[in-house]
Amino acid sequence: SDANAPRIALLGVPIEIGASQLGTLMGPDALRTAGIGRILDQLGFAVEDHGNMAKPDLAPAEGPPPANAKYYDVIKTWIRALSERAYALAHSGAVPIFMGGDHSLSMGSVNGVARHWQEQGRPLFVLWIDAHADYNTPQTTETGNMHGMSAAFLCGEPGLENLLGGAPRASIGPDQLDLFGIRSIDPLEKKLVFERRVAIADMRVIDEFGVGVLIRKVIERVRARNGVLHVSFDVDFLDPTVAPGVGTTVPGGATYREAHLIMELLHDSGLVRSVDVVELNPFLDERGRTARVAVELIGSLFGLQITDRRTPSNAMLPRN
Ligand code: B3U
Ligand code: MN
Ligand code: MN
Repeated sequence: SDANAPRIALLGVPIEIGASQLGTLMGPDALRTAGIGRILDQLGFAVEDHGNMAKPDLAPAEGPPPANAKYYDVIKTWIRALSERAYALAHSGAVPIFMGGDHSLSMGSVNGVARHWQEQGRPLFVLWIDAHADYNTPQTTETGNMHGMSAAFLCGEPGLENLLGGAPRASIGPDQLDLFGIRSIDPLEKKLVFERRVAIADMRVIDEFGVGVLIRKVIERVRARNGVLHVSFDVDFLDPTVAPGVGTTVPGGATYREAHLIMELLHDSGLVRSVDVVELNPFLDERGRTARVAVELIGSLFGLQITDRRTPSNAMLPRN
């Protein structure tokens, strides 16, 4: 690819301790084996692989950790380091892809990129593609697993306010978050999501209206406020028959075709500036199937097309 090609920065973030099942630390390498770098290279991007973050030295405990937040001190250490890396990568002009790792990593990746876009005067919108809402706080969680708290943390919900220590914290309003694909939500978590009026496309809404209509609504909202978009893609959004390699499978997930259409529409929008791919657990996968699907979907998100024809659907979108 040529020197002026848009840059994509891959960064592996092997966190596993935020999830209930171990094994997501192998996610970044499985994505590489499945060809994440090659597919982006073939699409004409200048791909930089920044390797996997090393497990940071544990930051000193700062008093007792909050109750109901398992491995708080380990995760806090990761998040602080990752937030700095994410900020620097976004600031360098690259499109970062954060390869997880469990979904707790988004507390750092999104915080870092949001800080960069805040400096540019552009609000960051976050599309949370997931079977779960991840909108628990230490007060609402039933498990204490921190991968179920990342969206709530980013929106400034109470309970984890010292997680970043002195490091700068971006402000993302609940009106900048779209939960998409949800089919598992805890009772108190549901109450909080409704109180905050977070936009939520659950599986019933997806069945009723289809992903095409709903993703266009997400895109229009970002565009109306001159924002940019971060896609936080939890592979458990997909139906377990498509993506068995995740720790918390929930039946009734998105089909292969729905997922590709989402990614194609997001690509056409021209608004995506950063991505997380999280919760892939190679230890639970079947012959690399889930890793391969995740890589194909990243291909669609970055412009892989079946034909190069403008479809009725993408012809309706303004071109960036
Ligand atoms: N809501 C539950 C379950 C969960 C959230 N994210 C995943 N599972 N992957 C919790 O633990 O907060
Ligand atoms: Mn998640
Ligand atoms: Mn999930």
